[in-house]
Amino acid sequence: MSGDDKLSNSDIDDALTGLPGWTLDGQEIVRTVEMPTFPAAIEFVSRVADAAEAADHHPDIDIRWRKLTFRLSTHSAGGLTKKDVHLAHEINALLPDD
Ligand code: HBI
Repeated sequence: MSGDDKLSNSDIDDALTGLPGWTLDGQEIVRTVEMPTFPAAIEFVSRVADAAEAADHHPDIDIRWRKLTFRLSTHSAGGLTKKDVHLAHEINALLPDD
């Protein structure tokens, strides 16, 4: 299987088990996080941007004051691939511990 292959439903279920905070929404996985301030939220987006560039894989990001929503899917595959799971893990690793 290459990194661009769409994951099966059971692969997606397995991946979500190891991805606290992420849920499935259609063909995407989604996580919303809240930062203490607007500048902190923008700084976090910048860190995610660096990870996305390094992976050449990019989330859709919704910014509402301190609240950020990340949506991941592989547009070229029309669904979820290992690239999305990888980036979701990277985003989780950038978050402070709960
Ligand atoms: N990011 N989420 C996402 N999905 C893609 O298909 C994608 C991407 N970032 C870069 C990218 N594709 C390019 O590598 C290709 O379109 C060339």
